[in-house]
Amino acid sequence: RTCSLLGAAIDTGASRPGCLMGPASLRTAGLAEAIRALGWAVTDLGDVTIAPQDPLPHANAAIHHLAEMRAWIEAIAPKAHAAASAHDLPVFMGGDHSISAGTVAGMARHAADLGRPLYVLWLDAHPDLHSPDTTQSGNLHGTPVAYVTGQPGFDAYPPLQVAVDPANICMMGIRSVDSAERDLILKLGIDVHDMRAIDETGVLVPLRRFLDRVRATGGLLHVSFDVDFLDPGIAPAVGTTVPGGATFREAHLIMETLCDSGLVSSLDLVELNPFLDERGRTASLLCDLTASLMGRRVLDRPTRSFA
Ligand code: DIR
Ligand code: MN
Ligand code: MN
Ligand code: MN
Repeated sequence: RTCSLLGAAIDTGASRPGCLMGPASLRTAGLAEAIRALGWAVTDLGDVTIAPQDPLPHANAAIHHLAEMRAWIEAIAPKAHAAASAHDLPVFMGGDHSISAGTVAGMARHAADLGRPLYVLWLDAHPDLHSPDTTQSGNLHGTPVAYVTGQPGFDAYPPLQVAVDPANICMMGIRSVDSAERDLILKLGIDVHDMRAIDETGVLVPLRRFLDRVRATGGLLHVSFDVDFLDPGIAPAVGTTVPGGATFREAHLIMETLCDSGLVSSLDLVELNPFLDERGRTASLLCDLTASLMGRRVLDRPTRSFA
């Protein structure tokens, strides 16, 4: 099986700088080597880049870096589509979560090429369901899910070629939701498993139900992994930590179950801010979680020490 790595060193969608070092940190932590050790052929496609942008004004004065957001989506979506067409499992390395506006748009096109539906598993403390009109922080990493599902208010973003059906999105780990996002979750009927629900059922019950749907309909599955899905105690290197996140075992169990399903067609690793990391601890955890998704078993796992 073949895997590609594609980086997007972007931090203009977030409030604090540093995510642009994410791809470098993941490479330094040995992501390609870890995947190769599992028998995959790995191609590193390097990083997507954009040209310097002139500012793009918006009626919502809180918004910053709108022109960069548009340029990143324009640059990333075709590269994500090409990577998915050329390799079995592209891994998109952020960068803040804005990259997913491009990666999911590209994967939606790829799924449409194949005549198959695209499903998205969104692992995040946040639902990222703002539009430029509703965001109060102005941080556009809070907008990718609204964009890829074709919501209104995105005139300043590139036109979306293929939208994702909101019924095909499953969110887990959610524990920080703004009111406009909550209204949209209810309106679109998005399948949200917040941390309270996970406390009650564990991660496997909702995950298996979702995977059964993907399998039954012949779908492709894109997994978007925001570092703040994890509890800050195990993953400190993210600018938007929220207490009460997924544990080490919950996260690995999700990745191992995804591996067993054989359904995953693409992966985002986003919001890693190496400036906030402790001796590469969070980057290494992301590499280990990715390895679990790609076939590493518990008994094969290396011992890690960050003392
Ligand atoms: C918040 C935070 N909903 C915002 N979003 C984050 O700024 O719109 N997403 N951090 O990952
Ligand atoms: Mn996010
Ligand atoms: Mn294609
Ligand atoms: Mn988040």
